[in-house]
Amino acid sequence: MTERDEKLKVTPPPENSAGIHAVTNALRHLYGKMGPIRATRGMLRLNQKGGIDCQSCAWPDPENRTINEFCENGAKALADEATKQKVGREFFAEHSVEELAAMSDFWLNSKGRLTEPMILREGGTHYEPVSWEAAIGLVAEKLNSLATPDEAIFYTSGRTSNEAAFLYQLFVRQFGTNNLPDCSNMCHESTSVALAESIGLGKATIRLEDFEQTDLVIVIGQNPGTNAPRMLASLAAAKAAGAKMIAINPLPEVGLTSFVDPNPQHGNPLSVLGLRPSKLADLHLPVRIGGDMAVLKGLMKIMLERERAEPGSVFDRNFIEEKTAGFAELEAELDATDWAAILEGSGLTRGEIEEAAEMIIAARSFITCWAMGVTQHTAAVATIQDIVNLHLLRGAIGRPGAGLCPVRGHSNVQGDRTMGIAEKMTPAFRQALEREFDFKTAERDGFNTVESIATMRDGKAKVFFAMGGNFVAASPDTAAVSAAVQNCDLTVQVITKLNRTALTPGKVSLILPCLGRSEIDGEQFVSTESTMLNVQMSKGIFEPASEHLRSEVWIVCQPAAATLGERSNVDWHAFAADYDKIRDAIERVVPGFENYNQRIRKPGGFYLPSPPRDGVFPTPAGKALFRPSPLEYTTVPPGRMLMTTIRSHDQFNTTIYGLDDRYRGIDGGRRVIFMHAEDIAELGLAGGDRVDITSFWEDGERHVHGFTVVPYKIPRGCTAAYFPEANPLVPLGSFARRSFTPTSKCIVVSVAASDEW
Ligand SMILES: Nc1nc2c(c(=O)[nH]1)N[C@H]1C(S)=C(S)[C@@H](COP(=O)(O)OP(=O)(O)OC[C@H]3O[C@@H](n4cnc5c(=O)[nH]c(N)nc54)[C@H](O)[C@@H]3O)O[C@H]1N2
Ligand SMILES: Nc1nc2c(c(=O)[nH]1)N[C@H]1C(S)=C(S)[C@@H](COP(=O)(O)OP(=O)(O)OC[C@H]3O[C@@H](n4cnc5c(=O)[nH]c(N)nc54)[C@H](O)[C@@H]3O)O[C@H]1N2
Ligand SMILES: [Mo]
Repeated sequence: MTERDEKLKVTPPPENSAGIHAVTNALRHLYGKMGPIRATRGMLRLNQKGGIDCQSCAWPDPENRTINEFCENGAKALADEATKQKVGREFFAEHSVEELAAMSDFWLNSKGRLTEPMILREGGTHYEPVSWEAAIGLVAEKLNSLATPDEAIFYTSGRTSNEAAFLYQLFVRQFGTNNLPDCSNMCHESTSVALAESIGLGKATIRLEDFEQTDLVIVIGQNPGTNAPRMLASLAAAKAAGAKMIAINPLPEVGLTSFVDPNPQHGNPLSVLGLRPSKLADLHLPVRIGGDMAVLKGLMKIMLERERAEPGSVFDRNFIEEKTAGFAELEAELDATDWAAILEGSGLTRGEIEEAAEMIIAARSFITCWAMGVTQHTAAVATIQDIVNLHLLRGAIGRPGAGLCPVRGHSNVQGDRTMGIAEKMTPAFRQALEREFDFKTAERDGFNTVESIATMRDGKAKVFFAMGGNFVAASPDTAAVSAAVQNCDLTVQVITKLNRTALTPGKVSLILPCLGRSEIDGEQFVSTESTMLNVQMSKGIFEPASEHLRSEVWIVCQPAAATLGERSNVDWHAFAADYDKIRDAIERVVPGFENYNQRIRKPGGFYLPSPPRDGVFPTPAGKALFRPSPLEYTTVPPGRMLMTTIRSHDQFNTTIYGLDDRYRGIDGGRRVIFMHAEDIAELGLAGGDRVDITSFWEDGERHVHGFTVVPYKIPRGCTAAYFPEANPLVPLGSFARRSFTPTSKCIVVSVAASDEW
């Protein structure tokens, strides 16, 4: 799994994001992998109304679309899926599983698309071809032989369409379990838990147009330049309309500093030549890792002081009075929080926090955007509730230009949840599902990702079925999750590309290759939901990579029919033949999908209702809740540091497109650790040195070896390394309270010269 970074080159990060490099890089990936004709056809359909919903992030598409409505990383995602490279039966005959398991994620992905179902038989050394019929029969037989349905785990990644996701959870629930962990558990679960409790809906309260009506955008714990590049156009539009911007991030990400719009049609014809960069962040707060709650409490404390000095000058008293509950408790909590702790936790000066507070006070409306830098911490739920608290104080939810903008990751991760992919059902969803399909769901909540790993490790789950994703590489604690998955009797991967999980097999392992979103699925189309609740259709245009590929919907329906037989009254084959029928069923189960089939065919689709956006808070109290909590941050003993794990510009989660990270000046390598120059010197190290990293948790130490030290602008005591290379360091037992999201952004580590090389 390791990769020697012999060609690693480190240069200073560039000054601007996007620009001409983004265009040339996009074209290099598209033309290189797809050829010019396919590439051009693909580009013209990506993110267009009625076209292909981009496989990359969940950022929504604007109402008025230009012909180039995609970004560099969307182009990479398309090229990666529509590549002409293939891994067929000859490839698997040539390479044993053991041999493949020793290769890097980059190498595995670069070999191309899977083309036919493959099986690794018990005691076998190589994957061999298997018919769809035999593979499905095997899945059904194994599932039906379990002592209880709870011995099976059904994982989902966030690229799965609404239609496939809805049927998948129906299959799993009719089978008799709620074991539906998903990538969301490792991602925005903290957001869903926090927002559902505070405002009654676990999703965004703004739409794209709000960026043009806002006075201030706060981007906290998110790197849009790499992970939601089209968001930079919205930030630039906000700035052009006079808004200010604050970035709260331990790293000075270039995507947050300056942007050159590579799309001349977005109204800046000179920008593509690099002539007119938009300056983005007006203020960068280089927060210490895990110090966000301290920053938020500091901001609110300053606002409270000002409000007391001049009542009504800062807080929106009417809003607080009419729409919220719990203000007095928040006030008391803020009074109990002392400045010394805020400064220690945030690693900032009071002056820096005051400057940000002044900007918030000066703004009539503001938007806060966040992602993994906030969600993957022990106190993530409480931190997100402090973001909500900050908004509630100013009445900044449910009016134009003001609101909450969690930026979700996978292109349909939000839709999958809306469709019922969740280990816990809401009572309303449970009732509607049982009524529509006339069956009784299992009462017990299912296992989330962390619990699933522990259950498999303990031998209490025997089948691991994955609808997409790369569970072993994406999960925390690589050693623990590998052992857990290998402990199963049967592992099944419904995937498009060969990955680490398929090479960490149970006793018997199946690879079931599916169509990608860019490929023609007969007459059918699917739909997805963006991070701003816009539901749109997506229709593939390319001939499938192989005639043996099947759609995700088909791959759910066949084992469902074979496993459940007479036990299910669902006509699975009818669903597989006509996705309109699935949408009709969704409409009857999930609120907000009225006239689904009709509205999904309208150019641009439709929006699901967001009551908080309209100033209605569907909590049990019917009000938005201030949810105060005591200040928390992680302290480290001498000799130890904090580590955060981040994405490079050349990856989509565990899919590694290349070994560069252009925006951080990294070329040709991924096993790097970013450190402050003074910390490097204090350890007697120098930039370019090889080090081993150890993480510490109550159950012991974890290690990774042979990382290269890169001096970087990062707060003292903080370090960063790439996901998934650093995942062996994330302890399985370290997760956010109440959301169980692994704390991938806050690991206590030590760094020492490597004795490996
Ligand atoms: N091209 C591309 N697009 C993607 C993905 C991808 O891998 N590649 N992944 C998709 C997915 S699933 C997701 S969830 C999103 C992820 O999108 P992001 O959340 O933007 O991704 P990360 O790289 O994890 O970066 C988090 C940011 O948080 C900062 N950070 C780290 N620790 C802290 C902290 O303690 N406090 C604060 N304030 N900031 C911190 C990091 O410096 C980094 O800038 O992107 C989605 N889009
Ligand atoms: N240390 C650390 N760990 C993390 C994170 C972090 O920031 N730090 N981030 C976490 C986050 S936010 C997330 S979302 C998870 C991601 O976890 P996952 O969603 O499980 O991982 P991906 O890498 O997105 O999955 C990639 C695989 O999906 C398959 N695939 C691609 N397209 C399709 C498709 O259309 N259909 C199907 N069926 N399969 C397809 C391909 O075979 C590919 O190998 O990782 C988490 N892990
Ligand atoms: Mo994610």
